[in-house]
Amino acid sequence: MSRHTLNLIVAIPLLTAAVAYGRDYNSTWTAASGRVPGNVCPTWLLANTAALETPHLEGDTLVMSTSTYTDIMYYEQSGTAISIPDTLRIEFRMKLVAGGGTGPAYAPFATVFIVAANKGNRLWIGPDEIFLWSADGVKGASASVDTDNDFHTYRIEVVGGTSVSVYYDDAPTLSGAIYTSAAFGLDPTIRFGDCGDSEFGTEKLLLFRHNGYAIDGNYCPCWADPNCDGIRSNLVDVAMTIGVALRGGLSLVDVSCPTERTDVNCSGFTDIIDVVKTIEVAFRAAKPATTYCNPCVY
Ligand SMILES: [Ca+2]
Ligand SMILES: [Ca+2]
Ligand SMILES: [Ca+2]
Repeated sequence: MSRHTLNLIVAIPLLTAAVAYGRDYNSTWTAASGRVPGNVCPTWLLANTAALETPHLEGDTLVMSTSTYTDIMYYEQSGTAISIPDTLRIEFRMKLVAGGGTGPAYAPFATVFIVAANKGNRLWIGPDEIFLWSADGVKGASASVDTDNDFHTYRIEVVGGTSVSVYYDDAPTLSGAIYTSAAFGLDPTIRFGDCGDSEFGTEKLLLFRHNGYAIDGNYCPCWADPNCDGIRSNLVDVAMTIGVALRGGLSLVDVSCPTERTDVNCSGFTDIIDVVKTIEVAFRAAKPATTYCNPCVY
């Protein structure tokens, strides 16, 4: 048998599997990127009320930590950034360090998935236990599994916007359902971390990804082009960059982009350096590719 024939025999079942599997993960963050989820494309928005703590990388892991019930610290993609496919898959790899909840229906870490207006559920990761809810504040299906001795991979699948399956290290482990609650709000949303005031804790994450992102590629369409007229960059862009850097002008950020439109060197803020670089491109024939950073790879 020729090698080509062998490749074909291997490739056909793989192709079939890929089709059956549906849309690939199209929002992926890994700790191996060396970036927190707020600094990748497509980006995650951070909500954080913890006074002294912030998500940070320690070696090759992301550490998220809250120390009081009322603190929240979570990452979210929501609204126009999310488009829920027929089979929504959310996969993450994490290790719980410590923490607790105010009662048996709460645990330190949750992944919340809102698949339609007022419809969702959440997977809770507690000390050696994982569970879904059957209604707000009501514990649903649960399983006793290791969560804190080692890293484990958790995968949530929501089929048809109704049924929920949870896989623990690829083994089917929990079954539940999407339920209705006004508390979910109207926007489709994927959120992970300490999402409420009935839990706190510390966890380490290596991976978080899902296949419900609405926008494929071109995550920063108006970056370095703050007036978004397709010209990167001209006098208007220079004026707007000066406005943000020096005159308290409005900072504009595209929904999928980790960097504000006027932060052309990806420093995390807009200042005189961004003004100078924008002038170089607008008036001195400098090339964006060599003058600016790449907001998705920097
Ligand atoms: Ca909390
Ligand atoms: Ca422009
Ligand atoms: Ca900058």
